Amino acid sequence: MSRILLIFPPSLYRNFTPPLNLAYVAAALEASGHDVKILDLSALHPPCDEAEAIRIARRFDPLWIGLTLNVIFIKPAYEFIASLRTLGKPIVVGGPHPSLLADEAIRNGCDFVVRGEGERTAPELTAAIEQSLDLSAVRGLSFRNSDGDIIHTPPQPLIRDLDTLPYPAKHLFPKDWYANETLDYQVYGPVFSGRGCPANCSYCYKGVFGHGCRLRSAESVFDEMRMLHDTHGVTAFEFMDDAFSADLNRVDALCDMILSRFPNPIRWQCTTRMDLTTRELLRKMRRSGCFRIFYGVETGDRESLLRVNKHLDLEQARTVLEWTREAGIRSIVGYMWGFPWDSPASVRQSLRYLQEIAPSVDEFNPLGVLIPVPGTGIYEEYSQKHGLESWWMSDRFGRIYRSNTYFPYHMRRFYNDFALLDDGFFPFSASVRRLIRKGTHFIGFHNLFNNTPFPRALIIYAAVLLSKLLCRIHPRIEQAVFGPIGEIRNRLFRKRTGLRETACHPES
Ligand code: B12
Ligand code: SF4
Repeated sequence: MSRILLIFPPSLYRNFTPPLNLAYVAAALEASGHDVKILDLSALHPPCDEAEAIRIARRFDPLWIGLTLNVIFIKPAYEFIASLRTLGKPIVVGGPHPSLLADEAIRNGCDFVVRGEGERTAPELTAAIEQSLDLSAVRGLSFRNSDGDIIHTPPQPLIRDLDTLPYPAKHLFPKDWYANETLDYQVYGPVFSGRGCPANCSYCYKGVFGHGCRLRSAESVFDEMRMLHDTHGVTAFEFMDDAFSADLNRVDALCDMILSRFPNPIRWQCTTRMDLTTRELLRKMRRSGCFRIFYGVETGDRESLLRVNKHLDLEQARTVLEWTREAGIRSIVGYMWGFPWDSPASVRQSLRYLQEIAPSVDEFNPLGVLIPVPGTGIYEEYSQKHGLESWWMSDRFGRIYRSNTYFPYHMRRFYNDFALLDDGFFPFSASVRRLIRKGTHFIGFHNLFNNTPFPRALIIYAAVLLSKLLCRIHPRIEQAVFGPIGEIRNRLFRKRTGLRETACHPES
Protein backbone atom coordinates (compact mmCIF):
# COMPACT_ATOMS: atom_id res chain seq x y z
CA MET A 1 0.00 0.00 0.00
CA SER A 2 1.27 3.48 -0.86
CA ARG A 3 0.32 7.06 -0.11
CA ILE A 4 -0.76 9.09 -3.16
CA LEU A 5 -1.44 12.83 -3.23
CA LEU A 6 -3.81 14.18 -5.90
CA ILE A 7 -4.01 17.92 -6.54
CA PHE A 8 -6.44 19.99 -8.61
CA PRO A 9 -4.23 22.98 -9.57
CA PRO A 10 -5.32 26.52 -8.71
CA SER A 11 -7.28 28.35 -11.38
CA LEU A 12 -9.66 31.25 -11.81
CA TYR A 13 -12.58 28.87 -12.37
CA ARG A 14 -13.96 27.74 -9.07
CA ASN A 15 -15.08 24.17 -8.53
CA PHE A 16 -18.50 24.36 -6.90
CA THR A 17 -18.47 20.61 -6.34
CA PRO A 18 -15.67 18.01 -6.11
CA PRO A 19 -14.01 17.49 -9.52
CA LEU A 20 -15.00 13.98 -10.51
CA ASN A 21 -11.84 13.31 -12.52
CA LEU A 22 -9.70 13.13 -9.38
CA ALA A 23 -12.57 11.51 -7.46
CA TYR A 24 -12.70 8.64 -10.00
CA VAL A 25 -8.92 8.18 -10.04
CA ALA A 26 -8.86 8.27 -6.23
CA ALA A 27 -11.62 5.64 -6.03
CA ALA A 28 -9.64 3.30 -8.28
CA LEU A 29 -6.49 3.82 -6.20
CA GLU A 30 -8.39 3.24 -2.94
CA ALA A 31 -9.90 0.08 -4.42
CA SER A 32 -6.31 -1.12 -4.99
CA GLY A 33 -5.56 -0.51 -1.29
CA HIS A 34 -3.76 2.85 -1.43
CA ASP A 35 -4.06 5.77 0.97
CA VAL A 36 -5.17 8.79 -1.08
CA LYS A 37 -5.20 12.45 -0.07
CA ILE A 38 -6.69 15.25 -2.18
CA LEU A 39 -6.13 19.00 -2.33
CA ASP A 40 -8.53 20.94 -4.54
CA LEU A 41 -6.81 24.29 -4.97
CA SER A 42 -9.61 25.49 -7.31
CA ALA A 43 -12.37 24.72 -4.82
CA LEU A 44 -14.79 27.52 -4.00
CA HIS A 45 -13.00 27.74 -0.64
CA PRO A 46 -9.61 26.22 -1.44
CA PRO A 47 -8.09 24.37 1.50
CA CYS A 48 -4.78 26.22 1.17
CA ASP A 49 -2.53 28.07 -1.24
CA GLU A 50 0.25 26.63 -3.39
CA ALA A 51 3.02 27.15 -0.83
CA GLU A 52 1.01 25.40 1.88
CA ALA A 53 0.15 22.59 -0.55
CA ILE A 54 3.87 21.95 -1.00
CA ARG A 55 4.36 21.83 2.79
CA ILE A 56 1.42 19.41 3.12
CA ALA A 57 2.87 17.26 0.33
CA ARG A 58 6.23 17.13 2.11
CA ARG A 59 4.62 15.97 5.35
CA PHE A 60 2.38 13.43 3.60
CA ASP A 61 5.41 11.94 1.82
CA PRO A 62 3.49 10.31 -1.07
CA LEU A 63 4.81 7.74 -3.53
CA TRP A 64 3.77 10.12 -6.32
CA ILE A 65 1.88 13.37 -6.76
CA GLY A 66 -0.88 13.49 -9.38
CA LEU A 67 -2.47 16.53 -11.00
CA THR A 68 -5.26 17.00 -13.50
CA LEU A 69 -4.59 19.48 -16.31
CA ASN A 70 -6.95 21.42 -18.57
CA VAL A 71 -5.95 23.69 -21.39
CA ILE A 72 -6.89 27.10 -20.03
CA PHE A 73 -4.69 27.39 -16.97
CA ILE A 74 -1.93 25.19 -18.23
CA LYS A 75 0.87 27.74 -17.85
CA PRO A 76 0.31 28.47 -14.16
CA ALA A 77 -0.15 24.70 -13.68
CA TYR A 78 3.27 23.98 -15.21
CA GLU A 79 4.77 26.69 -12.97
CA PHE A 80 3.19 25.03 -9.94
CA ILE A 81 4.54 21.66 -11.09
CA ALA A 82 8.03 23.17 -11.28
CA SER A 83 7.80 24.09 -7.60
CA LEU A 84 6.36 20.67 -6.66
CA ARG A 85 9.39 19.05 -8.27
CA THR A 86 11.53 20.36 -5.42
CA LEU A 87 10.00 17.55 -3.33
CA GLY A 88 11.73 14.93 -5.45
CA LYS A 89 8.56 12.87 -5.95
CA PRO A 90 7.39 11.63 -9.36
CA ILE A 91 4.83 14.00 -10.86
CA VAL A 92 1.99 12.23 -12.67
CA VAL A 93 -0.52 14.17 -14.75
CA GLY A 94 -3.73 13.26 -16.54
CA GLY A 95 -6.76 14.93 -18.08
CA PRO A 96 -7.81 16.18 -21.50
CA HIS A 97 -4.82 18.39 -22.22
CA PRO A 98 -1.90 16.05 -21.45
CA SER A 99 -3.79 13.11 -22.97
CA LEU A 100 -3.30 14.89 -26.29
CA LEU A 101 -0.02 16.69 -25.63
CA ALA A 102 1.96 14.27 -23.51
CA ASP A 103 5.33 15.45 -24.86
CA GLU A 104 4.58 19.04 -23.90
CA ALA A 105 3.69 17.97 -20.35
CA ILE A 106 6.90 15.96 -20.00
CA ARG A 107 9.01 18.83 -21.34
CA ASN A 108 7.36 21.03 -18.73
CA GLY A 109 8.39 18.96 -15.75
CA CYS A 110 5.96 16.03 -15.56
CA ASP A 111 7.48 12.59 -15.08
CA PHE A 112 4.49 10.53 -16.19
CA VAL A 113 1.45 11.29 -18.31
CA VAL A 114 -1.59 9.07 -17.95
CA ARG A 115 -3.31 9.36 -21.31
CA GLY A 116 -7.06 8.78 -21.50
CA GLU A 117 -9.12 7.28 -18.68
CA GLY A 118 -7.08 6.92 -15.53
CA GLU A 119 -8.90 4.27 -13.50
CA ARG A 120 -6.82 1.37 -14.77
CA THR A 121 -3.58 3.14 -15.61
CA ALA A 122 -3.11 4.89 -12.24
CA PRO A 123 -3.15 1.67 -10.13
CA GLU A 124 -0.99 -0.13 -12.74
CA LEU A 125 1.55 2.70 -12.68
CA THR A 126 1.57 2.66 -8.86
CA ALA A 127 2.28 -1.06 -8.81
CA ALA A 128 5.03 -0.61 -11.40
CA ILE A 129 6.72 2.15 -9.33
CA GLU A 130 6.33 0.23 -6.04
CA GLN A 131 7.80 -2.97 -7.44
CA SER A 132 10.22 -1.42 -9.97
CA LEU A 133 8.43 -3.24 -12.80
CA ASP A 134 8.82 -2.51 -16.50
CA LEU A 135 6.97 0.78 -17.09
CA SER A 136 6.59 0.12 -20.78
CA ALA A 137 4.14 -2.65 -19.88
CA VAL A 138 1.70 -0.08 -18.48
CA ARG A 139 -0.74 0.94 -21.20
CA GLY A 140 -1.81 4.56 -21.68
CA LEU A 141 1.43 5.93 -20.21
CA SER A 142 4.03 8.41 -21.49
CA PHE A 143 7.43 8.99 -19.83
CA ARG A 144 11.13 9.39 -20.53
CA ASN A 145 13.19 6.20 -20.75
CA SER A 146 16.71 5.90 -19.37
CA ASP A 147 18.09 7.43 -22.59
CA GLY A 148 15.91 10.50 -22.08
CA ASP A 149 13.64 9.66 -25.02
CA ILE A 150 9.91 10.13 -24.58
CA ILE A 151 8.08 6.81 -24.75
CA HIS A 152 4.34 6.44 -25.38
CA THR A 153 3.01 3.01 -24.51
CA PRO A 154 -0.02 1.73 -26.50
CA PRO A 155 -3.34 3.31 -25.48
CA GLN A 156 -5.31 1.91 -22.57
CA PRO A 157 -8.57 0.51 -24.02
CA LEU A 158 -11.72 2.46 -23.09
CA ILE A 159 -13.56 1.08 -20.08
CA ARG A 160 -16.46 -0.65 -21.77
CA ASP A 161 -18.57 -1.59 -18.75
CA LEU A 162 -18.82 1.58 -16.65
CA ASP A 163 -20.97 -0.26 -14.09
CA THR A 164 -17.78 -1.97 -12.91
CA LEU A 165 -16.15 1.29 -11.75
CA PRO A 166 -16.14 2.16 -8.06
CA TYR A 167 -18.16 5.27 -7.25
CA PRO A 168 -16.09 8.48 -7.18
CA ALA A 169 -14.34 8.95 -3.83
CA LYS A 170 -16.25 12.07 -2.76
CA HIS A 171 -15.52 11.42 0.91
CA LEU A 172 -11.96 12.69 0.24
CA PHE A 173 -13.31 16.18 -0.52
CA PRO A 174 -14.46 17.92 2.69
CA LYS A 175 -17.84 19.59 2.16
CA ASP A 176 -16.68 22.95 3.54
CA TRP A 177 -14.36 23.39 0.52
CA TYR A 178 -17.55 23.87 -1.53
CA ALA A 179 -19.96 25.49 0.94
CA ASN A 180 -22.41 27.79 -0.83
CA GLU A 181 -25.94 28.96 -0.43
CA THR A 182 -27.60 27.65 -3.57
CA LEU A 183 -29.78 24.63 -3.03
CA ASP A 184 -29.40 23.52 -6.66
CA TYR A 185 -25.80 22.37 -6.34
CA GLN A 186 -25.38 20.10 -3.37
CA VAL A 187 -21.74 19.31 -2.76
CA TYR A 188 -21.90 15.56 -3.35
CA GLY A 189 -24.70 15.81 -5.97
CA PRO A 190 -22.79 15.45 -9.31
CA VAL A 191 -22.98 12.03 -10.95
CA PHE A 192 -21.73 10.69 -14.27
CA SER A 193 -24.29 8.28 -15.71
CA GLY A 194 -22.24 7.74 -18.86
CA ARG A 195 -19.23 8.93 -20.83
CA GLY A 196 -19.04 10.48 -24.29
CA CYS A 197 -21.64 11.73 -26.73
CA PRO A 198 -23.12 10.35 -29.97
CA ALA A 199 -22.44 13.66 -31.80
CA ASN A 200 -19.19 15.10 -33.09
CA CYS A 201 -19.18 18.91 -32.88
CA SER A 202 -16.00 20.41 -34.23
CA TYR A 203 -15.22 22.53 -31.13
CA CYS A 204 -15.60 19.63 -28.69
CA TYR A 205 -12.64 17.64 -27.40
CA LYS A 206 -13.00 13.85 -27.50
CA GLY A 207 -9.51 12.69 -26.59
CA VAL A 208 -10.37 11.05 -23.26
CA PHE A 209 -13.83 9.51 -23.67
CA GLY A 210 -13.43 8.84 -27.40
CA HIS A 211 -16.18 8.98 -29.98
CA GLY A 212 -19.62 7.56 -29.27
CA CYS A 213 -21.25 7.00 -25.96
CA ARG A 214 -20.88 4.49 -23.13
CA LEU A 215 -23.74 4.40 -20.66
CA ARG A 216 -24.12 2.93 -17.20
CA SER A 217 -27.24 0.89 -16.55
CA ALA A 218 -30.21 2.67 -14.96
CA GLU A 219 -29.86 0.30 -11.98
CA SER A 220 -26.23 1.24 -11.38
CA VAL A 221 -27.00 4.99 -11.59
CA PHE A 222 -29.95 4.57 -9.25
CA ASP A 223 -27.81 2.64 -6.74
CA GLU A 224 -25.21 5.44 -6.68
CA MET A 225 -27.95 8.01 -6.11
CA ARG A 226 -29.40 5.95 -3.26
CA MET A 227 -25.95 5.60 -1.71
CA LEU A 228 -25.39 9.38 -1.93
CA HIS A 229 -28.80 10.02 -0.42
CA ASP A 230 -28.52 7.45 2.37
CA THR A 231 -24.88 8.17 3.29
CA HIS A 232 -24.53 11.90 2.62
CA GLY A 233 -28.12 13.17 2.63
CA VAL A 234 -28.01 14.25 -1.04
CA THR A 235 -31.43 15.29 -2.39
CA ALA A 236 -30.32 17.37 -5.43
CA PHE A 237 -28.36 15.55 -8.14
CA GLU A 238 -26.62 16.80 -11.24
CA PHE A 239 -25.88 14.47 -14.14
CA MET A 240 -22.60 15.70 -15.59
CA ASP A 241 -22.68 13.55 -18.76
CA ASP A 242 -22.40 15.24 -22.12
CA ALA A 243 -25.65 13.66 -23.34
CA PHE A 244 -27.66 12.26 -20.43
CA SER A 245 -30.62 11.14 -22.55
CA ALA A 246 -28.57 9.42 -25.28
CA ASP A 247 -30.75 6.35 -24.57
CA LEU A 248 -34.36 7.43 -24.03
CA ASN A 249 -35.39 4.03 -22.62
CA ARG A 250 -32.68 4.16 -19.98
CA VAL A 251 -33.84 7.59 -18.79
CA ASP A 252 -37.41 6.34 -18.75
CA ALA A 253 -36.35 3.36 -16.61
CA LEU A 254 -34.36 5.59 -14.24
CA CYS A 255 -37.35 7.91 -13.81
CA ASP A 256 -39.51 4.88 -12.95
CA MET A 257 -36.97 3.75 -10.35
CA ILE A 258 -36.81 7.21 -8.78
CA LEU A 259 -40.60 7.47 -8.71
CA SER A 260 -41.20 4.04 -7.23
CA ARG A 261 -38.15 3.36 -5.08
CA PHE A 262 -36.74 6.62 -3.74
CA PRO A 263 -37.77 7.11 -0.10
CA ASN A 264 -38.53 10.83 -0.52
CA PRO A 265 -38.76 13.36 -3.35
CA ILE A 266 -35.50 14.47 -4.96
CA ARG A 267 -34.47 17.12 -7.50
CA TRP A 268 -32.11 16.57 -10.38
CA GLN A 269 -30.69 18.33 -13.45
CA CYS A 270 -28.87 17.17 -16.55
CA THR A 271 -27.25 18.19 -19.83
CA THR A 272 -28.42 16.82 -23.13
CA ARG A 273 -28.92 17.40 -26.83
CA MET A 274 -32.21 18.73 -28.14
CA ASP A 275 -32.66 15.86 -30.58
CA LEU A 276 -32.49 13.36 -27.72
CA THR A 277 -35.80 13.89 -26.01
CA THR A 278 -39.58 13.68 -26.43
CA ARG A 279 -42.48 15.61 -24.95
CA GLU A 280 -43.64 12.58 -22.96
CA LEU A 281 -40.19 11.88 -21.59
CA LEU A 282 -39.79 15.50 -20.46
CA ARG A 283 -43.05 15.26 -18.54
CA LYS A 284 -41.94 12.06 -16.88
CA MET A 285 -38.53 13.55 -16.07
CA ARG A 286 -40.29 16.44 -14.36
CA ARG A 287 -42.48 14.07 -12.32
CA SER A 288 -39.37 12.25 -11.12
CA GLY A 289 -37.75 15.52 -9.95
CA CYS A 290 -35.93 17.00 -12.98
CA PHE A 291 -35.90 20.74 -12.41
CA ARG A 292 -33.39 21.97 -14.97
CA ILE A 293 -31.86 20.91 -18.30
CA PHE A 294 -28.80 22.34 -20.03
CA TYR A 295 -29.13 22.29 -23.84
CA GLY A 296 -26.48 23.34 -26.35
CA VAL A 297 -27.94 25.48 -29.16
CA GLU A 298 -24.69 27.40 -29.73
CA THR A 299 -25.76 29.59 -32.66
CA GLY A 300 -28.83 30.73 -34.52
CA ASP A 301 -26.94 30.92 -37.79
CA ARG A 302 -27.69 27.80 -39.86
CA GLU A 303 -24.47 28.02 -41.84
CA SER A 304 -22.41 28.10 -38.63
CA LEU A 305 -24.36 25.15 -37.22
CA LEU A 306 -23.44 23.16 -40.33
CA ARG A 307 -19.81 24.22 -40.14
CA VAL A 308 -19.47 23.12 -36.50
CA ASN A 309 -21.17 19.84 -37.37
CA LYS A 310 -23.81 20.39 -34.70
CA HIS A 311 -26.72 18.80 -36.62
CA LEU A 312 -29.31 20.83 -34.80
CA ASP A 313 -32.62 21.83 -36.32
CA LEU A 314 -33.38 25.36 -35.08
CA GLU A 315 -37.14 24.78 -35.40
CA GLN A 316 -36.86 21.60 -33.38
CA ALA A 317 -34.88 23.55 -30.78
CA ARG A 318 -37.74 26.04 -30.38
CA THR A 319 -40.21 23.19 -29.96
CA VAL A 320 -38.09 21.41 -27.38
CA LEU A 321 -37.69 24.64 -25.40
CA GLU A 322 -41.47 24.99 -25.37
CA TRP A 323 -41.97 21.36 -24.33
CA THR A 324 -39.45 21.90 -21.55
CA ARG A 325 -41.20 24.99 -20.25
CA GLU A 326 -44.60 23.30 -20.58
CA ALA A 327 -43.30 20.34 -18.54
CA GLY A 328 -42.27 22.77 -15.78
CA ILE A 329 -38.51 22.27 -16.24
CA ARG A 330 -36.14 25.24 -16.32
CA SER A 331 -33.83 25.50 -19.32
CA ILE A 332 -30.24 26.70 -19.57
CA VAL A 333 -29.06 27.20 -23.13
CA GLY A 334 -25.43 27.19 -24.27
CA TYR A 335 -24.75 29.86 -26.89
CA MET A 336 -21.37 30.46 -28.53
CA TRP A 337 -19.77 33.52 -30.06
CA GLY A 338 -16.71 34.14 -32.17
CA PHE A 339 -16.56 31.49 -34.91
CA PRO A 340 -13.52 32.06 -37.14
CA TRP A 341 -15.75 32.59 -40.19
CA ASP A 342 -18.10 35.06 -38.48
CA SER A 343 -19.32 38.07 -40.48
CA PRO A 344 -21.72 40.82 -39.41
CA ALA A 345 -24.48 38.86 -41.20
CA SER A 346 -23.82 35.57 -39.33
CA VAL A 347 -23.61 37.26 -35.91
CA ARG A 348 -26.72 39.33 -36.63
CA GLN A 349 -28.57 36.15 -37.60
CA SER A 350 -27.47 34.45 -34.40
CA LEU A 351 -28.44 37.49 -32.34
CA ARG A 352 -31.89 37.54 -33.92
CA TYR A 353 -32.50 33.87 -33.06
CA LEU A 354 -31.21 34.43 -29.53
CA GLN A 355 -33.72 37.22 -29.01
CA GLU A 356 -36.51 35.11 -30.47
CA ILE A 357 -35.97 32.13 -28.19
CA ALA A 358 -35.15 34.20 -25.10
CA PRO A 359 -38.77 34.28 -23.80
CA SER A 360 -38.74 30.44 -23.60
CA VAL A 361 -35.28 30.25 -22.01
CA ASP A 362 -34.72 30.65 -18.27
CA GLU A 363 -30.97 31.20 -18.50
CA PHE A 364 -28.22 31.30 -21.10
CA ASN A 365 -24.76 29.98 -20.29
CA PRO A 366 -22.72 33.10 -19.48
CA LEU A 367 -19.55 31.51 -20.86
CA GLY A 368 -19.55 30.87 -24.56
CA VAL A 369 -16.85 32.68 -26.50
CA LEU A 370 -15.28 30.00 -28.68
CA ILE A 371 -11.93 28.70 -27.48
CA PRO A 372 -10.06 26.68 -30.13
CA VAL A 373 -9.21 23.73 -27.88
CA PRO A 374 -6.29 21.64 -29.20
CA GLY A 375 -7.38 18.30 -30.60
CA THR A 376 -10.67 19.65 -31.96
CA GLY A 377 -11.64 20.09 -35.61
CA ILE A 378 -11.76 23.89 -35.23
CA TYR A 379 -8.22 23.95 -33.88
CA GLU A 380 -6.93 21.65 -36.62
CA GLU A 381 -8.52 23.74 -39.34
CA TYR A 382 -7.78 27.26 -38.16
CA SER A 383 -4.77 27.26 -35.85
CA GLN A 384 -2.15 27.56 -38.57
CA LYS A 385 -4.07 30.16 -40.54
CA HIS A 386 -4.39 32.40 -37.47
CA GLY A 387 -1.03 31.69 -35.84
CA LEU A 388 -2.70 29.89 -32.92
CA GLU A 389 -0.35 26.90 -32.60
CA SER A 390 0.27 26.30 -28.89
CA TRP A 391 -1.60 29.50 -27.98
CA TRP A 392 -2.04 28.12 -24.42
CA MET A 393 1.72 28.50 -23.92
CA SER A 394 1.90 31.99 -25.35
CA ASP A 395 1.57 35.29 -23.53
CA ARG A 396 -0.53 36.69 -26.32
CA PHE A 397 -3.88 35.56 -24.96
CA GLY A 398 -5.81 36.40 -21.86
CA ARG A 399 -4.17 38.99 -19.66
CA ILE A 400 -6.87 38.05 -17.15
CA TYR A 401 -6.35 34.32 -16.81
CA ARG A 402 -2.58 34.60 -17.03
CA SER A 403 -2.63 36.35 -13.68
CA ASN A 404 -4.53 33.36 -12.21
CA THR A 405 -5.85 35.36 -9.30
CA TYR A 406 -8.73 37.59 -10.29
CA PHE A 407 -11.71 37.89 -12.66
CA PRO A 408 -13.37 41.30 -12.95
CA TYR A 409 -16.77 41.58 -11.31
CA HIS A 410 -18.71 41.91 -14.57
CA MET A 411 -17.26 38.62 -15.81
CA ARG A 412 -18.14 36.84 -12.61
CA ARG A 413 -21.63 38.26 -12.37
CA PHE A 414 -22.73 39.01 -15.92
CA TYR A 415 -20.87 37.42 -18.81
CA ASN A 416 -17.43 35.89 -18.92
CA ASP A 417 -16.00 36.99 -22.25
CA PHE A 418 -12.34 36.62 -21.38
CA ALA A 419 -11.61 34.71 -24.60
CA LEU A 420 -12.40 37.92 -26.51
CA LEU A 421 -9.87 39.92 -24.56
CA ASP A 422 -6.55 41.27 -25.75
CA ASP A 423 -6.44 40.63 -29.44
CA GLY A 424 -8.63 37.50 -29.12
CA PHE A 425 -8.23 34.27 -31.03
CA PHE A 426 -9.63 35.36 -34.36
CA PRO A 427 -9.28 38.74 -36.09
CA PHE A 428 -12.85 40.04 -36.18
CA SER A 429 -13.84 43.34 -37.68
CA ALA A 430 -14.98 46.08 -35.34
CA SER A 431 -18.61 45.53 -36.34
CA VAL A 432 -18.43 41.78 -35.63
CA ARG A 433 -16.92 42.48 -32.21
CA ARG A 434 -19.59 45.07 -31.50
CA LEU A 435 -22.34 42.60 -32.42
CA ILE A 436 -20.76 39.87 -30.28
CA ARG A 437 -20.62 42.27 -27.34
CA LYS A 438 -24.28 43.03 -27.97
CA GLY A 439 -25.03 39.29 -27.79
CA THR A 440 -23.05 38.68 -24.62
CA HIS A 441 -24.65 41.77 -23.06
CA PHE A 442 -28.10 40.52 -24.02
CA ILE A 443 -27.35 37.20 -22.31
CA GLY A 444 -26.04 38.84 -19.13
CA PHE A 445 -29.04 41.16 -19.01
CA HIS A 446 -31.54 38.34 -19.66
CA ASN A 447 -30.03 36.14 -16.96
CA LEU A 448 -29.87 38.91 -14.41
CA PHE A 449 -33.35 40.37 -14.83
CA ASN A 450 -35.00 36.98 -15.40
CA ASN A 451 -33.64 35.42 -12.24
CA THR A 452 -33.11 38.20 -9.68
CA PRO A 453 -35.76 40.34 -7.95
CA PHE A 454 -36.00 43.76 -9.59
CA PRO A 455 -34.40 46.21 -7.13
CA ARG A 456 -31.48 43.86 -6.50
CA ALA A 457 -31.00 43.21 -10.23
CA LEU A 458 -30.80 46.94 -10.84
CA ILE A 459 -28.09 47.42 -8.22
CA ILE A 460 -26.09 44.52 -9.65
CA TYR A 461 -26.50 45.89 -13.16
CA ALA A 462 -25.17 49.28 -12.08
CA ALA A 463 -22.16 47.55 -10.50
CA VAL A 464 -21.59 45.53 -13.70
CA LEU A 465 -21.53 48.70 -15.80
CA LEU A 466 -19.13 50.34 -13.36
CA SER A 467 -16.86 47.27 -13.44
CA LYS A 468 -16.80 47.34 -17.26
CA LEU A 469 -16.01 51.04 -17.29
CA LEU A 470 -13.19 50.71 -14.77
CA CYS A 471 -11.77 47.74 -16.66
CA ARG A 472 -11.71 49.81 -19.81
CA ILE A 473 -9.65 52.46 -17.99
CA HIS A 474 -7.38 49.80 -16.47
CA PRO A 475 -8.09 46.29 -15.05
CA ARG A 476 -6.04 47.11 -11.94
CA ILE A 477 -8.36 50.01 -11.09
CA GLU A 478 -11.35 47.66 -11.36
CA GLN A 479 -9.58 45.18 -9.12
CA ALA A 480 -8.73 47.87 -6.56
CA VAL A 481 -12.42 48.78 -6.30
CA PHE A 482 -14.20 45.42 -6.68
CA GLY A 483 -11.59 43.10 -5.17
CA PRO A 484 -12.18 44.30 -1.58
CA ILE A 485 -15.98 44.15 -2.06
CA GLY A 486 -15.69 40.47 -2.99
CA GLU A 487 -13.49 39.89 0.05
CA ILE A 488 -16.02 41.55 2.37
CA ARG A 489 -18.83 39.40 0.91
CA ASN A 490 -16.68 36.30 1.50
CA ARG A 491 -16.05 37.32 5.09
CA LEU A 492 -19.77 37.89 5.70
CA PHE A 493 -20.55 34.51 4.16
CA ARG A 494 -17.98 32.82 6.40
CA LYS A 495 -19.40 34.56 9.43
CA ARG A 496 -22.95 33.56 8.58
CA THR A 497 -22.09 29.94 7.83
CA GLY A 498 -19.42 29.51 10.51
CA LEU A 499 -16.89 28.51 7.85
CA ARG A 500 -13.27 28.84 8.91
CA GLU A 501 -10.94 31.31 7.20
CA THR A 502 -9.07 28.41 5.70
CA ALA A 503 -10.58 24.98 5.48
CA CYS A 504 -7.07 23.52 5.48
CA HIS A 505 -6.22 20.62 7.76
CA PRO A 506 -2.42 20.78 7.56
CA GLU A 507 -1.78 17.83 9.82
CA SER A 508 -4.41 15.49 8.40
C1 B12 B 1 -17.52 19.75 -15.52
C2 B12 B 1 -16.70 20.43 -16.61
C3 B12 B 1 -16.28 21.74 -16.40
C4 B12 B 1 -16.57 22.49 -15.11
C5 B12 B 1 -15.61 22.06 -14.00
C6 B12 B 1 -14.29 21.52 -14.47
C7 B12 B 1 -13.65 20.64 -13.44
N1 B12 B 1 -13.59 21.09 -12.23
O1 B12 B 1 -13.24 19.56 -13.75
C8 B12 B 1 -16.38 23.97 -15.52
C9 B12 B 1 -17.73 24.57 -15.82
C10 B12 B 1 -15.66 24.87 -14.49
C11 B12 B 1 -15.59 23.81 -16.80
C12 B12 B 1 -14.92 24.86 -17.36
C13 B12 B 1 -14.20 24.73 -18.51
N2 B12 B 1 -14.14 23.68 -19.34
CO1 B12 B 1 -14.93 22.00 -18.91
N3 B12 B 1 -15.72 20.32 -18.77
C14 B12 B 1 -16.38 19.76 -17.80
C15 B12 B 1 -16.82 18.35 -18.25
C16 B12 B 1 -18.27 18.45 -18.73
C17 B12 B 1 -16.71 17.25 -17.24
C18 B12 B 1 -15.32 17.12 -16.57
C19 B12 B 1 -15.28 15.82 -15.82
O2 B12 B 1 -15.51 15.77 -14.63
N4 B12 B 1 -15.10 14.71 -16.53
C20 B12 B 1 -15.18 13.38 -15.98
C21 B12 B 1 -13.83 12.78 -15.72
C22 B12 B 1 -14.03 11.38 -15.19
O3 B12 B 1 -13.15 12.74 -16.96
P1 B12 B 1 -11.73 13.45 -17.13
O4 B12 B 1 -11.79 14.80 -16.54
O5 B12 B 1 -11.30 13.36 -18.51
O6 B12 B 1 -10.80 12.54 -16.20
C23 B12 B 1 -10.37 11.23 -16.59
C24 B12 B 1 -9.05 11.22 -17.36
O7 B12 B 1 -8.80 12.42 -18.05
C25 B12 B 1 -8.01 10.90 -16.33
N5 B12 B 1 -7.46 11.95 -15.49
C26 B12 B 1 -7.87 13.22 -15.34
N6 B12 B 1 -7.10 13.84 -14.44
C27 B12 B 1 -6.18 12.97 -14.00
C28 B12 B 1 -5.14 13.10 -13.09
C29 B12 B 1 -4.32 12.01 -12.83
C30 B12 B 1 -3.22 12.16 -11.84
C31 B12 B 1 -4.55 10.78 -13.49
C32 B12 B 1 -3.69 9.63 -13.21
C33 B12 B 1 -5.59 10.65 -14.41
C34 B12 B 1 -6.40 11.74 -14.66
O8 B12 B 1 -8.70 10.01 -15.48
C35 B12 B 1 -10.05 10.49 -15.30
C36 B12 B 1 -10.94 9.31 -15.08
O9 B12 B 1 -10.97 8.47 -16.18
C37 B12 B 1 -15.82 18.09 -19.42
C38 B12 B 1 -16.37 17.18 -20.52
C39 B12 B 1 -15.93 15.77 -20.34
N7 B12 B 1 -16.55 14.94 -21.09
O10 B12 B 1 -15.08 15.41 -19.56
C40 B12 B 1 -15.52 19.49 -19.93
C41 B12 B 1 -14.11 19.78 -20.44
C42 B12 B 1 -13.12 19.20 -19.48
N8 B12 B 1 -14.05 21.23 -20.38
C43 B12 B 1 -13.42 21.77 -21.36
C44 B12 B 1 -13.25 23.17 -21.54
C45 B12 B 1 -12.74 23.61 -22.89
C46 B12 B 1 -13.58 24.05 -20.53
C47 B12 B 1 -13.37 25.56 -20.52
C48 B12 B 1 -12.15 26.04 -21.22
C49 B12 B 1 -14.62 26.19 -21.10
C50 B12 B 1 -14.55 27.68 -21.30
N9 B12 B 1 -15.03 28.13 -22.44
O11 B12 B 1 -14.08 28.41 -20.48
C51 B12 B 1 -13.34 25.85 -19.02
C52 B12 B 1 -11.89 25.69 -18.46
C53 B12 B 1 -11.82 25.20 -17.04
C54 B12 B 1 -10.41 24.98 -16.53
N10 B12 B 1 -10.24 25.08 -15.24
O12 B12 B 1 -9.47 24.73 -17.23
C55 B12 B 1 -12.88 20.73 -22.31
C56 B12 B 1 -11.39 20.51 -21.99
C57 B12 B 1 -10.48 20.57 -23.16
C58 B12 B 1 -9.04 20.54 -22.70
N11 B12 B 1 -8.18 20.14 -23.60
O13 B12 B 1 -8.66 20.86 -21.63
C59 B12 B 1 -13.80 19.50 -21.95
C60 B12 B 1 -13.15 18.14 -22.17
C61 B12 B 1 -15.08 19.67 -22.80
C62 B12 B 1 -14.91 19.26 -24.22
N12 B12 B 1 -15.37 18.09 -24.59
O14 B12 B 1 -14.37 19.97 -25.03
N13 B12 B 1 -15.65 22.54 -17.28
S1 SF4 C 1 -23.32 17.67 -28.46
FE1 SF4 C 1 -22.05 18.58 -26.86
S2 SF4 C 1 -20.88 16.88 -25.97
FE2 SF4 C 1 -21.76 16.17 -27.91
S3 SF4 C 1 -20.14 16.49 -29.41
FE3 SF4 C 1 -21.45 18.32 -29.45
S4 SF4 C 1 -20.52 19.72 -27.96
FE4 SF4 C 1 -19.60 17.72 -27.58
